[in-house]
Amino acid sequence: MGAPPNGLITQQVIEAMNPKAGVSVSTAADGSGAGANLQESVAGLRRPQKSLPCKYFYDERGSRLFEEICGLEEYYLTRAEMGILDARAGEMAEALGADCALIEYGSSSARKALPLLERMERPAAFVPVDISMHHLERVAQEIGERLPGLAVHPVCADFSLPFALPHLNGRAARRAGFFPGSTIGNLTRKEALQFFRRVAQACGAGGGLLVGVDLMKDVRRLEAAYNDRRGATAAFNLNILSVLNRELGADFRPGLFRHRARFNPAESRIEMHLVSTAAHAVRVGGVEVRFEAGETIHTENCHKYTLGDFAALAAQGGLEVRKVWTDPARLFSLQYLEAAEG
Ligand code: AVI
Repeated sequence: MGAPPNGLITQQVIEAMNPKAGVSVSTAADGSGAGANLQESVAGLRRPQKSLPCKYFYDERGSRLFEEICGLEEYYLTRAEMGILDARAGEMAEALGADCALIEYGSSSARKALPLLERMERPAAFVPVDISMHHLERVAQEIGERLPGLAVHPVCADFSLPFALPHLNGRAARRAGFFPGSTIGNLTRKEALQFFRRVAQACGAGGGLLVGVDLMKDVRRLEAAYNDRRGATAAFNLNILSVLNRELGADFRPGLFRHRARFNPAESRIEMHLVSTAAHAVRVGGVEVRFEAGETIHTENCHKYTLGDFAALAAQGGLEVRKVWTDPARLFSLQYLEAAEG
């Protein structure tokens, strides 16, 4: 089994100089090596409802497919969020305040942080956190070119697990998390609460969180966004099987599965599944996993919130929604949260 092209599964425990971007990249020791990934995958495939963690979508091909999805007519999320950012980044920068260090969770490109950083008053530092070293190199380079004076401290880590933040210079008056793209929607409510706690810990007193939240809307529109005519989302979903084959020595035959994405109203989320079209068996790291025809692997949740539901979730996590920005059609929102008082 070769090393993954973008550090998806194995992570090195060192502080390394990134000569390309000319910045120091911290990498986290977090128990997410190949052994832990194999265990996690096998455990998911042995549950009555088989499942796989959606973070495995993002190898090199998966990341390319996701980029393609973001540009699709049906996938309104990226367009709507970029529209809000371009129009309202000045107000968001004001909410973040002067001398703020911005920590981006899951930073695969600089395009969302840039409009903010360009408008923030004396940004103290930018800390992009991503599981892919390749993404981090690109982000650090792009930010370095556009904002040469800004301190950039990339961290290569799986943000769904605890990781250490680098020491920031003493100039940061406060820290704020940035979590765009509706990735919060890929977390269950319980995981979202854990994430809020971790951000609160990382950002400390006076910290904040600017988060992109996809809003509940017509179910046909939601389902179309995850069942595009070109089949990019289907290819993205099926690609997870090739990742497991390559990284964990599994022998999935992707041709025996088909993509399914449907809205689950009880959970207010799109669920992505891979449906087995025949009874067959697969080996994953020496363990046999049997499939019935029609049985599914649950690969992703994409929660859709009303503004009220999200405010209630934030409150459960000790956070208060201070500002909300939406596009004119109210498809998507960016929300600024701070620790609730008292
Ligand atoms: C990354 N994440 C916010 C995307 C979403 O819409 O939940 C992932 C995705 N899955 C299928 N299409 C896009």
